[in-house]
Amino acid sequence: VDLRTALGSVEVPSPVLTASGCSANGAELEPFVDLTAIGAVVTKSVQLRPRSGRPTPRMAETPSGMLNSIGLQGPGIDGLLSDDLPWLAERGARAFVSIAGTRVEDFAELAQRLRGVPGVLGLEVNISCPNVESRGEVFACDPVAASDVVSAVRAVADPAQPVYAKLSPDVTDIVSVARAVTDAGADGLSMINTLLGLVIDPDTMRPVLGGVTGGLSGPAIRPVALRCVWQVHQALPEAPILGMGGIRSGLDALQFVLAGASAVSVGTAVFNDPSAVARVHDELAAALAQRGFASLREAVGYAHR
Ligand code: RRO
Repeated sequence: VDLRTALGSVEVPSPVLTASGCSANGAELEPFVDLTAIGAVVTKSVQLRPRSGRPTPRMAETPSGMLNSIGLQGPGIDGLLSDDLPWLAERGARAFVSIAGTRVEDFAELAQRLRGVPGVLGLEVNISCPNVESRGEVFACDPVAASDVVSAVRAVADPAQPVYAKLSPDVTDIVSVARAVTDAGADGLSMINTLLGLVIDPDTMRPVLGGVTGGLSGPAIRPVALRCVWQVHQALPEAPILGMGGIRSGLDALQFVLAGASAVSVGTAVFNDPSAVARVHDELAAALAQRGFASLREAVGYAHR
């Protein structure tokens, strides 16, 4: 089965990528996965300055998924450019760089700094982190705010680097946000970020996370993610979709492809199985072959026909 796909204007050999924030920036996966064989390493959202994130504990397991309130911990763009990205480029790995900020100008400056950087295939514009000070900072919750960020990024980003907007499931109408960012120049849509959630410890009778609320990921959110991909593909069939949310097997990935995703990210599953990204690739190939598909492309959006 021909699994090649495109992320906007860029061809990649596999439709299976890491998900931002779940595999550090590739180094933790390297012992388990051939980084050159996967679609790309989607790096943890980077900001202009280093950040230590929210107080710990900031991860909690639930029976159906994981809750995190990391709060954008990371080295900042200088550290990413000096260490993480050269490390990936030296190994021939493709990087899809997730960028985050609190102001439109932050995103634009990050896109500018990433122009022409070797190995940087494209940008995932993270406008949907749930672990910010106020909901007003979640650009993806408002079509106008979301499109302001995307058009500012697209205006200064490397023309060779596709710009994907990462959307939030915590909206009443994800299609209107998808339409707004596509009109603003997004080359693709990443769906979905984590769903805002809460866990209370029955012993302490207090929220388990230092950040109180957190982002829910893993199998619990898979049907929500799939529904978002379905609705957006239905409304905007030409918009490339990078689907994510609880994918841990080839059959999970297949569902996202049939709903309209031309690529998928595997996130939370790597905590149980560090080889999950490579395994999902192999299982997806087998699942497509069993169903008579000669290529991934034939299967994208098949469930709508
Ligand atoms: O760092 C985080 O707390 C975080 C981010 Br930026 C995000 O986009 N989604 C998430 O669940 N956590």
